[in-house]
Amino acid sequence: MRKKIVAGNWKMNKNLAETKTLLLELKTKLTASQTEIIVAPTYTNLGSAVEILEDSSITVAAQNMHQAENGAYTGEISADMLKSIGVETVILGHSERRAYFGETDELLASKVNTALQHDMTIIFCFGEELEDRKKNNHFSVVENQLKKGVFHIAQENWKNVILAYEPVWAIGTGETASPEQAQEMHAFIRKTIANTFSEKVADKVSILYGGSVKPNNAEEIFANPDVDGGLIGGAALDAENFAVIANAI
Ligand code: G2H
Repeated sequence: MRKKIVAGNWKMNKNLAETKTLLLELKTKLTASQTEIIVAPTYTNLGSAVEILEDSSITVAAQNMHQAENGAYTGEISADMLKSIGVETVILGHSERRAYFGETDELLASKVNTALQHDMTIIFCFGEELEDRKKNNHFSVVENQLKKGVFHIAQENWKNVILAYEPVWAIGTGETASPEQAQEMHAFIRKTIANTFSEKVADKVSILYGGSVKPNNAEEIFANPDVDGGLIGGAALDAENFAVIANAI
């Protein structure tokens, strides 16, 4: 059985006090289940989040990290720094990092390598833009992002990989891929992984859907056989909404 995962990407939201409040609410609202719950607050609040969630099954992820071990990279955060405060998971390749901070497939491949060398789990994000879909190029764009970003990694490292398909046109727009569009793409991703690595790797890897997942659409998206959960942005900022989504699997 594949892991079911619901992850909250808080982006640049919630100061320390707000982070503590939301985490305490989540701890009471999220009842123990088979679903793995991950939250990704901003860098400054990761340490507090780890402490608050110490006695809970919710785990903490960072939203990004630098590819170098250490050095003169003002403003950056390394894998070792994250691990030293108990953060074992990192989101890489989110479309906002690609679009606003110029993160290329090549740079992301290098971040992937560093995270895996540190035995971290990665949530690797990718997805096509609206133009790609209109031109019917969405499958090749996604395949290319996977090829360049994660297809170089060793078979044994796939146990540390979670994939997140996030069509850019559905991010923060209120527009969601239909359940059929999500399933079609997730099945394509799994087949591509099976062809490139093995059926076993493809069967095991959790593929999350992201892009305007809300309490009212989570259930129909998660009901698809190849959708193993979600990466949630806006709706993860409210404990009630996030709990409804987490329970929709
Ligand atoms: C996509 C998603 C979270 P939202 O970025 O990764 O955000 O749910 O707000 O569309």
